[in-house]
Amino acid sequence: MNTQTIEFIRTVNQSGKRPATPQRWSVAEVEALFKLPFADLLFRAQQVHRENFDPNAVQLSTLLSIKTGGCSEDCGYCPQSAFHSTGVENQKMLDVDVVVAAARAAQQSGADRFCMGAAWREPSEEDMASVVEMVKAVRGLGMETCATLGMLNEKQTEQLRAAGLDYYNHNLDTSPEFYGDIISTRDYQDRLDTLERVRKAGMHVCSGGIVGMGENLTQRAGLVAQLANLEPYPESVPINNLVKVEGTPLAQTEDLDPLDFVRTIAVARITMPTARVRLSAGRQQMSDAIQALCFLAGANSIFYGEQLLTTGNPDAEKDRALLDKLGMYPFADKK
Ligand code: SAM
Ligand code: DTB
Ligand code: SF4
Repeated sequence: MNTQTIEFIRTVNQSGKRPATPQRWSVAEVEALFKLPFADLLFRAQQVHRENFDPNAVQLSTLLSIKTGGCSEDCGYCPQSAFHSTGVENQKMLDVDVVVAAARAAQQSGADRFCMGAAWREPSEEDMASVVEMVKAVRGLGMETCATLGMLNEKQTEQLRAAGLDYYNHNLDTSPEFYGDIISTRDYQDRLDTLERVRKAGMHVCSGGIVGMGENLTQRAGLVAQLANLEPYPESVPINNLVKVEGTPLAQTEDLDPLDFVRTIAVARITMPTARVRLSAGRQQMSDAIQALCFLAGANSIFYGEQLLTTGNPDAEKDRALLDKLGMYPFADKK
Protein backbone atom coordinates (compact mmCIF):
# COMPACT_ATOMS: atom_id res chain seq x y z
CA MET A 1 0.00 0.00 0.00
CA ASN A 2 1.51 3.39 -0.86
CA THR A 3 1.94 6.09 1.78
CA GLN A 4 -0.62 8.32 0.11
CA THR A 5 -3.29 5.65 0.52
CA ILE A 6 -2.28 5.00 4.11
CA GLU A 7 -2.45 8.73 4.86
CA PHE A 8 -5.80 8.91 3.13
CA ILE A 9 -7.18 6.08 5.26
CA ARG A 10 -5.75 7.64 8.40
CA THR A 11 -7.56 10.90 7.82
CA VAL A 12 -10.78 9.41 6.57
CA ASN A 13 -13.93 10.64 8.26
CA GLN A 14 -12.01 12.21 11.13
CA SER A 15 -14.95 14.52 11.76
CA GLY A 16 -17.12 11.47 12.33
CA LYS A 17 -20.33 13.07 11.05
CA ARG A 18 -22.00 12.73 7.67
CA PRO A 19 -19.78 15.15 5.71
CA ALA A 20 -21.35 18.11 3.89
CA THR A 21 -19.55 16.98 0.76
CA PRO A 22 -19.88 13.21 0.73
CA GLN A 23 -16.67 11.28 0.62
CA ARG A 24 -16.07 9.58 -2.72
CA TRP A 25 -14.43 6.20 -2.50
CA SER A 26 -12.46 4.58 -5.27
CA VAL A 27 -12.55 0.79 -5.40
CA ALA A 28 -8.76 0.81 -4.81
CA GLU A 29 -9.18 2.83 -1.61
CA VAL A 30 -11.85 0.47 -0.32
CA GLU A 31 -9.70 -2.50 -1.25
CA ALA A 32 -6.82 -0.92 0.67
CA LEU A 33 -9.04 -0.80 3.76
CA PHE A 34 -9.81 -4.52 3.34
CA LYS A 35 -6.08 -5.22 3.24
CA LEU A 36 -5.20 -3.39 6.45
CA PRO A 37 -3.86 -5.51 9.28
CA PHE A 38 -6.94 -6.90 11.07
CA ALA A 39 -6.29 -5.03 14.33
CA ASP A 40 -5.77 -1.70 12.53
CA LEU A 41 -8.95 -2.17 10.54
CA LEU A 42 -11.02 -3.04 13.59
CA PHE A 43 -9.53 -0.22 15.64
CA ARG A 44 -10.41 2.33 12.96
CA ALA A 45 -13.90 0.90 12.52
CA GLN A 46 -14.48 0.97 16.27
CA GLN A 47 -13.30 4.59 16.41
CA VAL A 48 -15.72 5.62 13.65
CA HIS A 49 -18.46 3.63 15.35
CA ARG A 50 -17.91 5.35 18.71
CA GLU A 51 -17.83 8.78 17.07
CA ASN A 52 -21.33 8.18 15.75
CA PHE A 53 -23.19 5.67 17.92
CA ASP A 54 -23.54 4.15 21.33
CA PRO A 55 -21.26 1.16 20.65
CA ASN A 56 -23.25 -1.19 22.89
CA ALA A 57 -26.67 -0.55 21.40
CA VAL A 58 -28.08 -2.70 18.64
CA GLN A 59 -31.19 -2.22 16.56
CA LEU A 60 -33.56 -5.19 16.31
CA SER A 61 -35.49 -5.61 13.10
CA THR A 62 -37.91 -8.45 12.46
CA LEU A 63 -38.54 -9.79 8.97
CA LEU A 64 -41.70 -11.32 7.62
CA SER A 65 -42.18 -12.85 4.20
CA ILE A 66 -45.57 -11.48 3.12
CA LYS A 67 -45.40 -13.22 -0.26
CA THR A 68 -43.18 -16.28 -0.56
CA GLY A 69 -41.77 -18.11 -3.59
CA GLY A 70 -42.40 -18.28 -7.31
CA CYS A 71 -40.35 -15.18 -8.15
CA SER A 72 -39.76 -14.43 -11.83
CA GLU A 73 -36.17 -13.25 -11.29
CA ASP A 74 -33.22 -15.65 -11.54
CA CYS A 75 -31.01 -14.42 -8.65
CA GLY A 76 -28.49 -17.24 -8.20
CA TYR A 77 -28.48 -17.07 -4.40
CA CYS A 78 -32.22 -17.00 -3.85
CA PRO A 79 -34.36 -19.94 -2.73
CA GLN A 80 -37.50 -18.09 -3.89
CA SER A 81 -36.63 -17.85 -7.57
CA ALA A 82 -38.93 -19.87 -9.84
CA PHE A 83 -35.79 -20.75 -11.84
CA HIS A 84 -34.47 -22.97 -9.02
CA SER A 85 -35.90 -26.12 -7.41
CA THR A 86 -35.40 -25.52 -3.73
CA GLY A 87 -38.63 -26.86 -2.26
CA VAL A 88 -39.89 -23.33 -1.48
CA GLU A 89 -43.48 -23.21 -2.68
CA ASN A 90 -45.21 -20.36 -4.44
CA GLN A 91 -47.65 -19.09 -1.81
CA LYS A 92 -50.24 -16.33 -2.02
CA MET A 93 -49.84 -13.04 -0.21
CA LEU A 94 -50.58 -13.05 3.53
CA ASP A 95 -53.71 -11.31 4.78
CA VAL A 96 -53.28 -7.91 6.39
CA ASP A 97 -54.44 -9.14 9.80
CA VAL A 98 -51.87 -11.96 9.78
CA VAL A 99 -49.12 -9.44 9.04
CA VAL A 100 -50.28 -7.06 11.77
CA ALA A 101 -50.44 -9.90 14.30
CA ALA A 102 -46.86 -10.85 13.43
CA ALA A 103 -45.72 -7.24 13.77
CA ARG A 104 -47.38 -6.96 17.17
CA ALA A 105 -45.69 -10.16 18.34
CA ALA A 106 -42.32 -8.88 17.08
CA GLN A 107 -42.83 -5.61 18.93
CA GLN A 108 -43.72 -7.44 22.14
CA SER A 109 -40.57 -9.47 21.84
CA GLY A 110 -38.46 -6.29 21.55
CA ALA A 111 -38.18 -5.45 17.83
CA ASP A 112 -38.50 -1.80 16.84
CA ARG A 113 -38.45 -2.22 13.07
CA PHE A 114 -40.65 -4.55 11.03
CA CYS A 115 -39.64 -5.42 7.48
CA MET A 116 -42.10 -6.94 5.02
CA GLY A 117 -40.51 -8.88 2.17
CA ALA A 118 -42.09 -10.13 -1.05
CA ALA A 119 -40.72 -12.44 -3.74
CA TRP A 120 -41.56 -10.12 -6.59
CA ARG A 121 -39.67 -8.64 -9.48
CA GLU A 122 -41.99 -5.67 -8.87
CA PRO A 123 -45.40 -5.28 -7.22
CA SER A 124 -48.61 -5.07 -9.27
CA GLU A 125 -51.27 -2.44 -8.62
CA GLU A 126 -53.34 -4.98 -6.72
CA ASP A 127 -50.32 -5.98 -4.61
CA MET A 128 -49.71 -2.34 -3.78
CA ALA A 129 -53.22 -1.88 -2.39
CA SER A 130 -52.61 -4.63 0.20
CA VAL A 131 -49.07 -3.51 1.03
CA VAL A 132 -50.27 0.05 1.64
CA GLU A 133 -52.78 -1.29 4.17
CA MET A 134 -50.10 -3.36 5.86
CA VAL A 135 -47.70 -0.43 6.12
CA LYS A 136 -50.36 1.83 7.61
CA ALA A 137 -51.36 -0.79 10.17
CA VAL A 138 -47.79 -1.61 11.24
CA ARG A 139 -46.95 2.10 11.47
CA GLY A 140 -50.06 2.45 13.63
CA LEU A 141 -48.43 0.11 16.18
CA GLY A 142 -45.62 2.63 16.56
CA MET A 143 -42.99 0.50 14.84
CA GLU A 144 -40.55 1.65 12.18
CA THR A 145 -41.63 0.15 8.88
CA CYS A 146 -39.55 -1.30 6.10
CA ALA A 147 -40.53 -3.15 2.93
CA THR A 148 -38.67 -4.98 0.22
CA LEU A 149 -40.86 -5.64 -2.78
CA GLY A 150 -38.53 -5.49 -5.80
CA MET A 151 -38.36 -2.68 -8.33
CA LEU A 152 -40.68 0.30 -7.88
CA ASN A 153 -41.92 3.00 -10.22
CA GLU A 154 -42.46 6.59 -9.15
CA LYS A 155 -46.15 6.18 -8.37
CA GLN A 156 -45.41 3.21 -6.13
CA THR A 157 -42.69 5.00 -4.15
CA GLU A 158 -45.12 7.84 -3.57
CA GLN A 159 -47.87 5.44 -2.46
CA LEU A 160 -45.53 3.82 0.04
CA ARG A 161 -44.29 7.13 1.39
CA ALA A 162 -47.87 8.34 1.81
CA ALA A 163 -48.71 5.12 3.69
CA GLY A 164 -45.92 5.92 6.16
CA LEU A 165 -43.15 3.60 5.01
CA ASP A 166 -39.92 4.62 6.74
CA TYR A 167 -37.36 2.46 4.89
CA TYR A 168 -37.26 0.69 1.57
CA ASN A 169 -34.85 -2.22 1.25
CA HIS A 170 -33.39 -2.84 -2.17
CA ASN A 171 -29.93 -4.38 -2.24
CA LEU A 172 -27.24 -3.77 -4.83
CA ASP A 173 -26.19 -7.29 -3.84
CA THR A 174 -22.70 -7.22 -5.37
CA SER A 175 -20.37 -5.14 -7.53
CA PRO A 176 -21.40 -4.13 -11.06
CA GLU A 177 -18.60 -6.35 -12.43
CA PHE A 178 -19.79 -9.53 -10.68
CA TYR A 179 -23.52 -8.85 -10.96
CA GLY A 180 -23.95 -10.54 -14.35
CA ASP A 181 -22.57 -13.81 -12.91
CA ILE A 182 -25.39 -13.87 -10.35
CA ILE A 183 -28.50 -12.37 -11.99
CA SER A 184 -29.50 -12.11 -15.64
CA THR A 185 -33.14 -10.98 -15.49
CA ARG A 186 -32.48 -7.36 -14.49
CA ASP A 187 -29.45 -5.13 -14.55
CA TYR A 188 -27.55 -3.05 -12.06
CA GLN A 189 -28.97 0.20 -13.37
CA ASP A 190 -32.51 -1.07 -12.61
CA ARG A 191 -31.50 -1.37 -8.95
CA LEU A 192 -29.92 2.09 -8.89
CA ASP A 193 -32.99 3.61 -10.55
CA THR A 194 -35.31 2.18 -7.90
CA LEU A 195 -33.05 3.49 -5.13
CA GLU A 196 -33.15 6.94 -6.68
CA ARG A 197 -36.95 6.91 -6.82
CA VAL A 198 -37.10 5.81 -3.17
CA ARG A 199 -34.88 8.75 -2.22
CA LYS A 200 -36.86 11.19 -4.30
CA ALA A 201 -40.08 10.15 -2.60
CA GLY A 202 -38.46 10.97 0.76
CA MET A 203 -38.04 7.49 2.23
CA HIS A 204 -34.90 6.22 3.94
CA VAL A 205 -32.82 3.83 1.90
CA CYS A 206 -31.84 0.40 3.14
CA SER A 207 -29.36 -1.13 0.71
CA GLY A 208 -26.54 -3.58 1.06
CA GLY A 209 -25.45 -6.84 -0.41
CA ILE A 210 -24.30 -10.42 -0.06
CA VAL A 211 -20.76 -11.63 0.39
CA GLY A 212 -19.49 -15.18 0.05
CA MET A 213 -20.93 -15.67 -3.44
CA GLY A 214 -17.50 -16.42 -4.92
CA GLU A 215 -16.65 -12.76 -5.57
CA ASN A 216 -13.01 -11.72 -5.35
CA LEU A 217 -11.71 -9.02 -3.03
CA THR A 218 -11.87 -6.29 -5.68
CA GLN A 219 -15.50 -7.20 -6.37
CA ARG A 220 -16.31 -7.16 -2.66
CA ALA A 221 -14.67 -3.75 -2.40
CA GLY A 222 -16.63 -2.72 -5.50
CA LEU A 223 -19.92 -3.41 -3.71
CA VAL A 224 -18.94 -1.31 -0.70
CA ALA A 225 -17.68 1.53 -2.92
CA GLN A 226 -20.97 1.55 -4.85
CA LEU A 227 -22.97 1.82 -1.62
CA ALA A 228 -20.68 4.39 -0.01
CA ASN A 229 -20.74 6.59 -3.13
CA LEU A 230 -24.52 6.81 -3.31
CA GLU A 231 -25.45 10.39 -2.54
CA PRO A 232 -26.29 10.23 0.24
CA TYR A 233 -25.20 6.75 1.25
CA PRO A 234 -27.96 4.49 2.64
CA GLU A 235 -29.18 5.02 6.18
CA SER A 236 -29.28 1.27 6.60
CA VAL A 237 -26.78 -1.20 5.13
CA PRO A 238 -27.50 -4.93 5.43
CA ILE A 239 -24.45 -7.13 4.95
CA ASN A 240 -25.59 -10.68 4.25
CA ASN A 241 -23.38 -13.74 4.32
CA LEU A 242 -24.66 -16.08 1.61
CA VAL A 243 -27.05 -18.68 3.03
CA LYS A 244 -26.41 -21.66 0.77
CA VAL A 245 -29.68 -23.27 -0.17
CA GLU A 246 -29.76 -26.65 -1.91
CA GLY A 247 -31.15 -26.27 -5.42
CA THR A 248 -29.75 -22.77 -6.00
CA PRO A 249 -26.81 -22.34 -8.38
CA LEU A 250 -24.69 -21.02 -5.50
CA ALA A 251 -25.34 -23.95 -3.15
CA GLN A 252 -21.84 -25.38 -3.57
CA THR A 253 -19.91 -22.08 -3.30
CA GLU A 254 -16.84 -22.23 -1.09
CA ASP A 255 -17.30 -20.72 2.37
CA LEU A 256 -16.05 -17.20 2.90
CA ASP A 257 -13.45 -16.99 5.68
CA PRO A 258 -15.50 -15.60 8.62
CA LEU A 259 -12.76 -13.04 9.30
CA ASP A 260 -13.30 -11.68 5.78
CA PHE A 261 -16.97 -11.26 6.67
CA VAL A 262 -15.91 -9.27 9.74
CA ARG A 263 -13.63 -7.17 7.53
CA THR A 264 -16.59 -6.38 5.25
CA ILE A 265 -18.56 -5.06 8.23
CA ALA A 266 -15.60 -2.93 9.33
CA VAL A 267 -15.11 -1.47 5.86
CA ALA A 268 -18.83 -0.68 5.60
CA ARG A 269 -18.66 1.08 8.97
CA ILE A 270 -15.62 3.17 8.00
CA THR A 271 -16.98 4.19 4.61
CA MET A 272 -20.56 4.84 5.83
CA PRO A 273 -20.00 6.23 9.34
CA THR A 274 -23.57 7.16 10.25
CA ALA A 275 -25.38 4.22 8.65
CA ARG A 276 -26.97 1.39 10.58
CA VAL A 277 -24.79 -1.51 9.46
CA ARG A 278 -26.84 -4.68 9.76
CA LEU A 279 -25.27 -8.04 10.44
CA SER A 280 -27.89 -9.78 8.31
CA ALA A 281 -28.37 -13.25 6.79
CA GLY A 282 -25.96 -15.98 7.82
CA ARG A 283 -25.94 -15.46 11.59
CA GLN A 284 -27.33 -18.92 12.26
CA GLN A 285 -24.16 -20.38 10.77
CA MET A 286 -21.89 -17.97 12.71
CA SER A 287 -20.26 -18.51 16.10
CA ASP A 288 -20.88 -16.08 18.95
CA ALA A 289 -17.23 -15.06 18.68
CA ILE A 290 -17.56 -14.01 15.04
CA GLN A 291 -20.77 -12.12 15.78
CA ALA A 292 -19.00 -10.36 18.66
CA LEU A 293 -16.22 -9.34 16.26
CA CYS A 294 -18.86 -8.02 13.86
CA PHE A 295 -20.26 -5.82 16.63
CA LEU A 296 -16.73 -4.66 17.43
CA ALA A 297 -16.29 -3.90 13.72
CA GLY A 298 -19.30 -1.60 13.82
CA ALA A 299 -22.40 -3.70 13.17
CA ASN A 300 -25.29 -2.18 15.09
CA SER A 301 -28.37 -3.88 13.77
CA ILE A 302 -29.53 -7.48 13.40
CA PHE A 303 -32.51 -9.40 12.10
CA TYR A 304 -34.32 -10.64 15.16
CA GLY A 305 -36.66 -13.66 15.27
CA GLU A 306 -36.22 -17.29 14.24
CA GLN A 307 -36.94 -16.83 10.55
CA LEU A 308 -35.45 -14.59 7.87
CA LEU A 309 -37.67 -14.96 4.78
CA THR A 310 -37.48 -18.69 4.02
CA THR A 311 -34.38 -19.67 6.00
CA GLY A 312 -33.57 -19.76 9.69
CA ASN A 313 -32.16 -17.15 12.03
CA PRO A 314 -31.11 -17.57 15.68
CA ASP A 315 -34.15 -17.57 17.95
CA ALA A 316 -34.91 -14.45 19.98
CA GLU A 317 -33.90 -16.03 23.30
CA LYS A 318 -30.51 -17.02 21.96
CA ASP A 319 -29.94 -13.50 20.65
CA ARG A 320 -30.98 -11.91 23.91
CA ALA A 321 -28.51 -14.21 25.71
CA LEU A 322 -25.75 -13.22 23.27
CA LEU A 323 -26.43 -9.50 23.69
CA ASP A 324 -26.49 -9.94 27.49
CA LYS A 325 -23.21 -11.81 27.42
CA LEU A 326 -21.68 -8.90 25.48
CA GLY A 327 -23.25 -6.22 27.68
CA MET A 328 -25.24 -4.99 24.68
CA TYR A 329 -28.85 -3.85 24.57
CA PRO A 330 -31.53 -2.89 22.05
CA PHE A 331 -31.47 0.76 20.94
CA ALA A 332 -34.95 1.15 22.36
CA ASP A 333 -33.96 0.32 25.95
CA LYS A 334 -30.72 2.19 26.27
CA LYS A 335 -29.39 1.60 29.77
N1 SAM B 1 -37.59 -9.58 -4.27
C1 SAM B 1 -37.09 -8.43 -3.65
C2 SAM B 1 -35.68 -8.08 -4.07
O1 SAM B 1 -34.97 -8.93 -4.54
O2 SAM B 1 -35.31 -6.92 -3.90
C3 SAM B 1 -37.14 -8.50 -2.13
C4 SAM B 1 -36.82 -9.79 -1.43
S1 SAM B 1 -35.16 -10.43 -1.67
C5 SAM B 1 -35.27 -12.02 -0.96
C6 SAM B 1 -34.21 -9.45 -0.55
C7 SAM B 1 -32.74 -9.71 -0.43
O3 SAM B 1 -32.50 -10.92 0.28
C8 SAM B 1 -31.93 -9.89 -1.69
O4 SAM B 1 -31.62 -8.70 -2.32
C9 SAM B 1 -30.68 -10.56 -1.16
O5 SAM B 1 -29.72 -9.58 -0.82
C10 SAM B 1 -31.16 -11.27 0.11
N2 SAM B 1 -31.05 -12.73 -0.04
C11 SAM B 1 -31.85 -13.54 -0.75
N3 SAM B 1 -31.44 -14.82 -0.68
C12 SAM B 1 -30.33 -14.82 0.11
C13 SAM B 1 -29.44 -15.84 0.55
N4 SAM B 1 -29.59 -17.10 0.18
N5 SAM B 1 -28.42 -15.48 1.34
C14 SAM B 1 -28.25 -14.20 1.72
N6 SAM B 1 -29.06 -13.20 1.33
C15 SAM B 1 -30.09 -13.50 0.54
C1 DTB C 1 -31.60 -8.29 3.46
O1 DTB C 1 -30.59 -7.65 3.09
N1 DTB C 1 -31.56 -9.52 3.93
C2 DTB C 1 -32.90 -9.99 4.24
C3 DTB C 1 -33.76 -8.73 3.97
N2 DTB C 1 -32.82 -7.80 3.43
C4 DTB C 1 -34.97 -8.83 3.17
C5 DTB C 1 -33.27 -11.22 3.51
C6 DTB C 1 -32.35 -12.39 3.74
C7 DTB C 1 -32.91 -13.57 3.04
C8 DTB C 1 -32.13 -14.82 3.30
C9 DTB C 1 -32.70 -15.99 2.58
C10 DTB C 1 -34.10 -16.35 2.96
O2 DTB C 1 -34.42 -16.42 4.18
O3 DTB C 1 -34.91 -16.62 2.07
FE1 SF4 D 1 -36.93 -12.67 -6.47
FE2 SF4 D 1 -35.83 -11.04 -4.70
FE3 SF4 D 1 -35.27 -13.69 -4.69
FE4 SF4 D 1 -34.32 -12.19 -6.63
S1 SF4 D 1 -33.82 -11.99 -4.46
S2 SF4 D 1 -35.33 -14.17 -6.88
S3 SF4 D 1 -35.97 -10.71 -6.90
S4 SF4 D 1 -37.22 -12.74 -4.26
